[in-house]
Amino acid sequence: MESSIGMATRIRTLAALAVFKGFSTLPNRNPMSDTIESLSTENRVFSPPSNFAATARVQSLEDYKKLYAESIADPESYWAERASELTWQKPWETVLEWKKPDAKWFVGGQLNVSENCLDRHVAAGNGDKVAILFEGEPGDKRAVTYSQLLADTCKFANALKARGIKPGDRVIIYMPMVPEAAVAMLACARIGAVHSVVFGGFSAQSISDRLEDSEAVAVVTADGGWRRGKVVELKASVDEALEENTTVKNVFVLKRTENEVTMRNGRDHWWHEEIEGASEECPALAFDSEHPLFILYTSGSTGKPKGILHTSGGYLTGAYTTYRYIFDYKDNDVFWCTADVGWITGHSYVVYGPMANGATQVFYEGAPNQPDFGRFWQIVEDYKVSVFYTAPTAIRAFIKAGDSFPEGRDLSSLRLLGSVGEPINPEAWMWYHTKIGGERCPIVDTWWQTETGAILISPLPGATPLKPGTATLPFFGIDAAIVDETGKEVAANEGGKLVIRKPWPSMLRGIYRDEARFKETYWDEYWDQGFYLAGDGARRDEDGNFWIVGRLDDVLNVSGHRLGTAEVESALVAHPAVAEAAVVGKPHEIKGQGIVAFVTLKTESNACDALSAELRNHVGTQIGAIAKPDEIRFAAGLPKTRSGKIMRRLLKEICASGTVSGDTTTLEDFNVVAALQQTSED
Ligand code: 7RM
Repeated sequence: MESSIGMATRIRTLAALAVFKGFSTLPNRNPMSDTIESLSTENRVFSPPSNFAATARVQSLEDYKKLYAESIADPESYWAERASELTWQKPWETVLEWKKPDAKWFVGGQLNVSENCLDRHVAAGNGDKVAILFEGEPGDKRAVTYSQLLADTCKFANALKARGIKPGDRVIIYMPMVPEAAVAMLACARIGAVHSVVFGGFSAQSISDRLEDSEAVAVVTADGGWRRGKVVELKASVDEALEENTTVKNVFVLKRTENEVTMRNGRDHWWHEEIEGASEECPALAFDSEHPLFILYTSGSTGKPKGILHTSGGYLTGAYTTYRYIFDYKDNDVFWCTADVGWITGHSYVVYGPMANGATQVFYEGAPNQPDFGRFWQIVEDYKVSVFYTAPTAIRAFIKAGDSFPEGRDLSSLRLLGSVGEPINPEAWMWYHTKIGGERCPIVDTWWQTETGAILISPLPGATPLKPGTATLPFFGIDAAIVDETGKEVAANEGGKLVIRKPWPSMLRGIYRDEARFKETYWDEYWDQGFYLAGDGARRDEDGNFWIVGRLDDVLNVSGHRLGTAEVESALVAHPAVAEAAVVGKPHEIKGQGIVAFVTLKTESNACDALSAELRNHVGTQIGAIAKPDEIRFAAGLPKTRSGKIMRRLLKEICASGTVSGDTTTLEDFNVVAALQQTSED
């Protein structure tokens, strides 16, 4: 019998030392210096529990392999079949028009995205099904059915129309995580306006940049939202952002907190007044499949934000299909994706994916540690959440906070867990599996990007054997590969660049108003082959699993060996004293680059030279001498983007010059960087 989740093989082999053959201490003399070397191996395997597989949409690895082979032999037919499960007002004529780097999907077809997320469930008799189980941070609760959500969306769509907002107009949405955030997005989709959601934690400057780049005509915001017991003054930030703006004519303001705000006559309107008397019906007009749906600004962890453009038919097909298969959607599921709607995860797996499927889901407004780190588990217990999707950064914070929080709660409703945003360190995976999943729930480690629109690499929970730390296998229709400089696929366990070799429906259609950057960032490197460059380094193991080893910008080059950041960090996190780690390269006379590891401890006061030596040796034995950090720097916190990704670029700057000069606007907490700069001066 295959091993079940509870009875996994727990053998962990150490470094594959073979890569050290011919290792030279002279810089850049390694003949393999163009590929990324991968040193760690993870041998624990968790097969889908048979009771999970028995009711799953895909029930075995054999089925996955067969369906995958078919989908890859003819991706257009595969995606056309999936798209035909949606409601189209006019059928398409051509499935795919591919003129690199521009793809058009379901050309000639027309649909309304909001109709697919709302009307069709009501029409199917599911109007009374709960769409959103809302919990505000202060504890207020509200359940919104699909009928109500449709009526609310129509009313707000009518309010937008009444203020002159037309198809193609850009609307900035800057809202707390309340149901009205989804209503605003769906209302834009309903009337063909293009939304651009700006995360509520971003500053006035960020809103202003995005307003300017998108030339938005309207803003939808609130008088505030609750975060860590305080009101986030969203409207005040919008006011500041609008000081020098000339394009925005209307601002819609939801009353959420009773916070005092200034309303400018003629420009600012209360949401509740605007929808008063508005009709609960708003025709779902048909828009072209390639009509723009949204722009989402992303900087990843480097540089100036780019406006990633997504369109309608293909994007919805991708979000709908991946949600259905990867989260193994069941009618009675209670899904909870903890992402804010300000991120792509909130677009695809809070709004469009679940809603296109008619799912019931939890919306939580506030912070994970309000009033304490037990809040998420209280919500899982109270709402009987069955499928839970979060990020490694949150998991590491929970581990640091201590096991008593989940241990005090009934988490037995959970059947499936998900992870997204960064490589999940095997140590964090094991904790998630044991403490949250009760050793019973498969974990889908989902790899994707703002640009990809939907998950591209992930286990199918009823089919794929899991190894902690790998996003496993490509989704149907996704031709993912790891290639070398020439575009040739590399051998098993050899590192290289992750590319997607064929177009897929939910792919980005461009960087808003910057075609040159679009071509240069994603296409130029493999132009002749027509491959999409994801910007991540990765390897595939002997079973074909994809292991993301880090962003290509972050790759270390030690004595000519190119090493990803993820494995060294995971080795550090595997040490019982360590909560989180980030490694970066620092100029080194002999080795070219030395490795500096920034480490946060579970107990800060344990920092000392002896522990530092112990951690260096620990990496040495886990991976190999080459990966041993030259220096360990203990830190109270690591710099992260607001979506929780570690910003290694800033750490690199701190190592090289002691200070940070580059763009820090996406940084979550500048104090973290200030503290690190301080320590490096000491
Ligand atoms: C969804 C999202 C994209 C980048 C991507 C990777 C990293 C995301 C995983 C992951 C390893 C994962 N969009 N990333 N998911 N790395 N395993 N499961 O995060 O545009 O904000 O970021 O995030 O580097 O390129 S994003």
